[in-house]
Amino acid sequence: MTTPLHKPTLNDLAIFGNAPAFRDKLYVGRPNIPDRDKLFERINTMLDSRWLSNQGPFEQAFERRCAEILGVKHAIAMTNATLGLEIVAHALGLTGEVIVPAYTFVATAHALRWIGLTPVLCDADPVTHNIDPNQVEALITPRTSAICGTHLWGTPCDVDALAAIGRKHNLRLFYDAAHAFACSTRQVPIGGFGDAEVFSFHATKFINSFEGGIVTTNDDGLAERIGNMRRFGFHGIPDSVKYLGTNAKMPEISAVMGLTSLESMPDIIAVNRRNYAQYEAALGELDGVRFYRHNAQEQHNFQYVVIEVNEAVTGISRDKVVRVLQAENVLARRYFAPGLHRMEPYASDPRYANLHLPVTERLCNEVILLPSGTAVSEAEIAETCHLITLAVEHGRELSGRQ
Ligand code: T4K
Repeated sequence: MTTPLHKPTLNDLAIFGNAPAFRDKLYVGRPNIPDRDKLFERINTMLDSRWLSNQGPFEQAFERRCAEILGVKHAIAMTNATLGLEIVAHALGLTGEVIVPAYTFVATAHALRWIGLTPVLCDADPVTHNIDPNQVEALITPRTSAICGTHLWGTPCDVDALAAIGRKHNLRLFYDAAHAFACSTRQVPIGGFGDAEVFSFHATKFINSFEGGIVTTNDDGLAERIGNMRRFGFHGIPDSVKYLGTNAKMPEISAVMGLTSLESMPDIIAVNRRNYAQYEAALGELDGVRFYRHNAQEQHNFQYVVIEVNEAVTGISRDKVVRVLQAENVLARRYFAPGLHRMEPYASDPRYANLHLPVTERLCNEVILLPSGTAVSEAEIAETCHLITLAVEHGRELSGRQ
């Protein structure tokens, strides 16, 4: 744990050449580490068993536990969520175009493009930051085969509206649920919506398996295809391959970490909830800053603390606020900037070059993610909020100094 040196005044800020207030760096995405004794005990069991990958006992136990928590029939472990998205698209037999949000992590679109599909970029809802269902229908063409929504920050997409559009146009529907483990909508856990959903257990996610992911579905046939495609297309009969496949198996060491992390889940959520409440109390009413609120009536992992800086009100841009924070060793992140249509390979592709997506562009200019999770202390959050408040209250002055 780091100890803040002092509570800086405006003139103390590192941006003016002073020493940073934080001795050590504060990161967004610091991994949550579960009970080490249990972890090492399981690693020893794994080593003793000499079963390190390919449907080992820990992988199977991890899948069963994820399916129980998410209330789904099938949970299929993967090397990571990006491969999970690729395999779902293959297993659904997608062709042509898939409608995805422009405001998301690049993996959502890259996974589709990587396998020869064309991501068609849709603008975002200004409140939830998720794909705006009102704009989806206008993007449907005869080449469209599916819609893929992202439940950003653990906030569910409008699953009913998207399902209605999917039914009306006979499209497949799946979700990038990378952020949304242990989140619900109308008290129904995310995991069972659409044809399939894909979760990430990357180190930076609230539950991690070092690297890892899981695909969930209630469709038996789809689950069988996805399960087989992640191991080269083998389908249970030795040496017999049924489909085109790849290698996306979750190694046992990841399943061990995942299982142990799941046991710590209530504690991690409690810490995240406390962090979120502390940030909300300090920043919730700050003029020119929108604090992104999670729905406390639903299950939520509270992993992401998100603010939007409105430069017209604060007189300081989001990027300058981030620079002030980073100079103080608070490594806040500008997720996700620029929008997908402004980054390669999409930006130089004529199909995207002239896209104007006003909500996405605003979010890409205004959103900051703040450090949270079990590695961040109460004092560090207080200091981070103090820095943001200083930057925003003295926005015009600070802007002139940079
Ligand atoms: N869909 C969505 C919506 C996603 O957000 C993601 C991943 C995916 C799909 C794909 O899931 P996976 O295929 O990864 O399972 C990071 C993560 O690499 C990425 O997994 C995540 N989203 C994305 C939002 O953030 P970067 O490029 O910012 O990662 P990185 O490695 O710079 O880590 C971010 C910060 O976390 C670092 O500044 C420091 C800290 N960190 C990171 C690692 C790995 C640690 O303190 N310790 C660590 O071990 O993309």
